Amino acid sequence: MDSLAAPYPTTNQKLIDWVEEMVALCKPDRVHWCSGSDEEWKRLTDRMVDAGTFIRLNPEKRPNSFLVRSDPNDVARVEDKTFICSTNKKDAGPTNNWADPREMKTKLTGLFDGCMRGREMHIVPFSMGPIGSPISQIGVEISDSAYVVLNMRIMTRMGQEVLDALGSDGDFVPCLHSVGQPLVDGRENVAWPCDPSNTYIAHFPEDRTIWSFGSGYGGNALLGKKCFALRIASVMARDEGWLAEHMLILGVEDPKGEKTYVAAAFPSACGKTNFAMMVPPEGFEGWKIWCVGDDIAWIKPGEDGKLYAINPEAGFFGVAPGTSYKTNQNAMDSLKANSIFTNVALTDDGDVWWEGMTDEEPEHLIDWLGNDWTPGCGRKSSHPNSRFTAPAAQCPVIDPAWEDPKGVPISAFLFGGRMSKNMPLVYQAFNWSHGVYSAATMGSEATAAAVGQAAMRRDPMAMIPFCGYNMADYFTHWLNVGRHLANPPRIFRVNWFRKDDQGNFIWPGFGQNMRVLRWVVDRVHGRTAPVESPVGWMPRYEDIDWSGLDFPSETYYELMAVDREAGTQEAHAHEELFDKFFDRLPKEFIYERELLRSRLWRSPDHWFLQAERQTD
Ligand code: TSX
Ligand code: MN
Repeated sequence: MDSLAAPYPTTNQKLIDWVEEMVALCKPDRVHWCSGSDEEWKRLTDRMVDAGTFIRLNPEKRPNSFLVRSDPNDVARVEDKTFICSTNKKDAGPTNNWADPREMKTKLTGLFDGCMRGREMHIVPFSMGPIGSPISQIGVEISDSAYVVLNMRIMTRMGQEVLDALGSDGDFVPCLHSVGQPLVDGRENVAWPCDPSNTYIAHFPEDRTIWSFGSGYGGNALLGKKCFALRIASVMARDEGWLAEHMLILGVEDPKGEKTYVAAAFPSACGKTNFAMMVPPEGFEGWKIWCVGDDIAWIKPGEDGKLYAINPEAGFFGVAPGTSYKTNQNAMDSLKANSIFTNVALTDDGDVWWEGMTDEEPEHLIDWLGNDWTPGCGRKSSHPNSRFTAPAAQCPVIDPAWEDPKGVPISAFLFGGRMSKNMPLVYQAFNWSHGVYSAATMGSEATAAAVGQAAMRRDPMAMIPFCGYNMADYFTHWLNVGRHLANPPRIFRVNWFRKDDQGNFIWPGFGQNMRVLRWVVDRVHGRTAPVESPVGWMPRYEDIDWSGLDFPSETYYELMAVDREAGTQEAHAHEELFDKFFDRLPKEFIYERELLRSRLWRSPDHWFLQAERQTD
C-alpha cells in the first residue's frame, strides 16, 4: 500500500519511521510535510480565513496579520493537565504532576487513535536556536492544527532547511499534537476545535518525547516552547552539563560601545518582555539595550570558562493587555506586521486593540468572544491571557548577535519577583551558592482573597511550571554548573514592585530600571564597590546614576531597607519550601539559610540601610 506520508522530503529513517507510525495511529485524511515556504504560508492562511478561524486584519494597518478567537475554554496553559512521565515518581519531584509513562502512553494511544480522521496531518520540522548552532536542537511536531503550523513558523526556524540540517542520521525530539476533534459521524468543523475534557500535556523525559492532546492554545500546542525548550531541554541540560532557563537575554551597550549581556528570570506578570527590550531613560544618552530573547535561554559553558547563551526561539509570544507605546514601544513596533493575534479585540477598521494599548478606548469593538463591545459595558474586550505572536527579527532593538551560533557571553543573572514589602530594589549575592539560594527562594505575591493579605507564591528561578525533573536535583545542578566555571556570571536579586505605606509603588520601573542595570554592569566590571548588607552586596545612593531623575536619597533608602524582623521571618518561611524537597535538597541551602539568619540577627544596627538612613 502506498504511504500517505510519501514522498518523504527527508532521508532520516528515524523520522520516516515515526511519521509512518503516527499516521497509522492518528489516521489523517492527508499528510503534509511543512516546507516553511511563502506559498505554503499563503495556502494555509487563505484556508484558515475561508474556514472562519482566521480574520485577516486590514492590510493597510496590519499587513499579513490575523486575528484568531479560541474556544473560551481553551485560553491558557493547563498546569493541572501537565505531566512529567518519568519511570520513578521521585524523579518528577514534588512540584510536578507525575504519571507512569506506560499508563500515560496507553491512555494517550487510545485518545490519539483515529483523532485526525477527516483532517490534515502537518509535519513541522523546527530548530530551537539558529540552524546549525552547537547549542541548538531539532524537533519535529506532528499536528492537525494549521494555527500551530503558522505560529511555529514565527516562533521557530521551521521547514525544509531544518530537515536538511537534520540529515539522514541526526536526532530530533518527536512532538505529537492533536486538537482531539476528528471530523467523523457527520461532525462539522468549528473555528477552534479542542477537547478540554480530555486534555493532556505529557512529557517523557527518558525518551525525550512530548505528547499533547486536546488543546490548541499557546504552550499546550506550540510544543517547541515550554514543553521542549524548557521541560525536555532542562532534562537534557542536567544530563549534559548546561542550563535551559526561563530567562530573557539582553545586552547593555555603554556610550563607549562596550556590551555586557545579562540573563534574567522573573515569574509571570512581572513584565519580562518589557524589560527585555526596555528603552533607557532621559539622562542615559549613548546607552542602549539590545534584546536577544524575551522568554527562554539555553546556556552552555564555553572554553573560556564563561557561560554562552542563545535564544532558542525566533519570535515573541507575548501577553497583549498592558502592552503599549508607553510600556513597550519596541514590542509594539515588532508586531506591526506578519503577526498573529489570539483573543484580542477587533476594531471597526480591521485592526486589533486590547486593554492598556491606548489611553483612550475605541468607541466600538468586537470583543474576543465575537460580541459587540463599548466603553463602560463592564466587560474586558480582550482575554487577560490574549497574545501576540511576532517575529523577533522585527524588533527594532534585536541584538546584532541574536543569531550568533556560539551565543552571547553572560556576565550577570538577575532574579526578580513581585514583592510589595521588605525586598530591596537590588542586591548582589555574595557568591555563587548564595546566589543560587536567592534565586531558589524567590517568588511573587499573590493576593489571597480570603485573608485579604499578600501571600508569597514561591517560584524558584521562575521554573516551577517548567522544570522537567525534580527541582531539588535542579538546585544541585545549578550549584554544580557554577563550581566548574572559571568566570561564572554574578548573581543579583531585583524587585521593581516595592510599595510605600500608602500602597504606591516606590520605584518608577520601566526604563528607569536602566539605573539598576548600570550598577549591575559596573559591579560586573569591578568599577564600583558595594556595601555589605545582611542579605547581599548593595549600592549606596551615590553608587546609582541618577542623571535625569529626581529621586531623593530618603526614598532610595526606603526602597533598599532591610528589616531585621521581616527578614528573619522571610528566612524562616524558606523552610516551608525546602521541606517539600527534604531528602534531595542540597546541603548548601541549609547552611545558606543559617548564614542569612545569623547575619540578620547578629549584624549591628548600622548594617541595616534603614538605620543608616536614620543616623545620616
Ligand atoms: O513591566 C514592568 N516593569 C519592567 C519594565 C521594564 N511593569 C509592568 C508589570 C506588569 C506586567 C511594571 N510595573 C514595572 C516594571 O519595572 N514597574 C511597575 C510598577 C509601576 C506601575 C506604574 C507606575 C510605576 C510603577 N506608574 C507611574 O509611576 C506613573
Ligand atoms: Mn514564559
